Amino acid sequence: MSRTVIPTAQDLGQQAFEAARRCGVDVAAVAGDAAHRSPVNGRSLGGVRWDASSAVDEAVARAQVAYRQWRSVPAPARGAVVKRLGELLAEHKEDLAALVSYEVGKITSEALGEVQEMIDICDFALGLSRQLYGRTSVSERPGHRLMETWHPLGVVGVISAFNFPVAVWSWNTAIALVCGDTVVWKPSEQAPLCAWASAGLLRRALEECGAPVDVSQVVVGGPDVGEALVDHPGVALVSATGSTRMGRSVGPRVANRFGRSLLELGGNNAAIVAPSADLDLTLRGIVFSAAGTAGQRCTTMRRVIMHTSVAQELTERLVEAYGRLPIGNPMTQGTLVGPLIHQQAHDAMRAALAKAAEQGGSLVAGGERVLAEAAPDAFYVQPAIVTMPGQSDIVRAETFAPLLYVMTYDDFDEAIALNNDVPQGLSSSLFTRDQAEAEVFVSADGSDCGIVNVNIGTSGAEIGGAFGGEKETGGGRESGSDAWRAYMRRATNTVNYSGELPLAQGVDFSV
Ligand code: UN1
Repeated sequence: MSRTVIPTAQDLGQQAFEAARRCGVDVAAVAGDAAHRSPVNGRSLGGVRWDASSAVDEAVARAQVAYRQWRSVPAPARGAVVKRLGELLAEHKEDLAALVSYEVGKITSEALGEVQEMIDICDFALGLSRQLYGRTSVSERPGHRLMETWHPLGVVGVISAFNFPVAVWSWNTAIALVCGDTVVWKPSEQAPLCAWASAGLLRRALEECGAPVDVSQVVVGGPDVGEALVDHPGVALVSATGSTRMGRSVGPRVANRFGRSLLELGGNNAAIVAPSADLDLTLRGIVFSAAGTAGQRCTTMRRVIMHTSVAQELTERLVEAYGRLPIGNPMTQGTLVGPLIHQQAHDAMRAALAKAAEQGGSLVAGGERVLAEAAPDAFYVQPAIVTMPGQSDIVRAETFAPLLYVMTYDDFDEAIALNNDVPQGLSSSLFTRDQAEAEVFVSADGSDCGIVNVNIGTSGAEIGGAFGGEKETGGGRESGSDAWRAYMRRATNTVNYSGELPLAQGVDFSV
């Protein structure tokens, strides 16, 4: 099923710049020569200004100056800025969500959900601003005390991807700001207006709270801008979201200058469906995680490992549900699947489908491009399901498109082994009503991922948990729980109030 009314280029461009203006963007200043295309209709939204990589030096210098002031502002006062940002985001929720739809093609409900994640992390960070706890410990020496204190780290470089063009920045920025850091953001090339609008709202929050506006910097540009940020010795932490290929370059480069990195890379997330699973709930969980966001979340479900006893029924029901998915203009009410981001994404999906067929797969649903007449420059596809005889090379690779591989298992240990036998380790889920199975799945013998769910899909995590994954996913954790520690440095303090100088480990050094 597909919807055919695709908005014209002119409408979208005007609306996008209007929404950005309402969020405080000086639209005349950001207009420029760089092509800027909406995936909704494949047409230009109006040119934008890209910065040269030299702009990174200037932005880092400004952020360093602001840092010297910001680090000694009490954390709860820093929290007040983030609180105000959350209020402004709530006020401009529709504007920012519309920009997310225009620039990256998310359906309205998911775009609003993305802005809600931003508001939620602001609430979390506000509470955190009074809870940056360190531990105290007992000393082995009389009259001594051990404690740890947490201090701001410095300038944090944030590199974000097109698929969460604003939420990922907010996870990093809300936490970094309460931790006393300053932020230089290199947003996705696809979403500069989203970036300027978010930064515009933060600037307003900073001004209203009398805080230094330079704590937040945005540099819009191509890969050269990202590389300059990665290599800049003044950037203490690089938090990068994107492909494993990108992370393979960022990680060693930052490590080489002894910087810190927090990597949030590819996923190849699976669901195991056990014989006892509630199939109604499982069906809904799979369809949202596999076809939602047109398969363009890092947490998108890309594999289902079904017990042979439920495989036929569940596959048939999935195929039937996929046949009913409304595909089309992401801003039309009722649409569930918007466009792919660009032609390369479409080509990658086609190539993966061809490889899957070579490797023994059978296409049982979707896979075709749709709406090509109504929108010849945009790339809408029917989400695809391919049944596979086993976990071949193409199944083990992440294709950033709505392409779901279905495999079967007989023995639960075999299902866990399949879940884990991919290079990536972001998210995973198990659908079961068997409590022992659920416990095994979340135990050390179970899923090896950073996110391990029971009876929900792989995507759509709340901000309160630490978000990230293992293996080629990069190992970083962002957002909730104690992920804030990555944004601070720890000092261990030994305080001697004894008037003597006993040495640890019983060392005698008397002169
Ligand atoms: C991503 O795709 O980069 O869990 C992040 C989720 C969202 C975040 C995804 N909260 O699907």
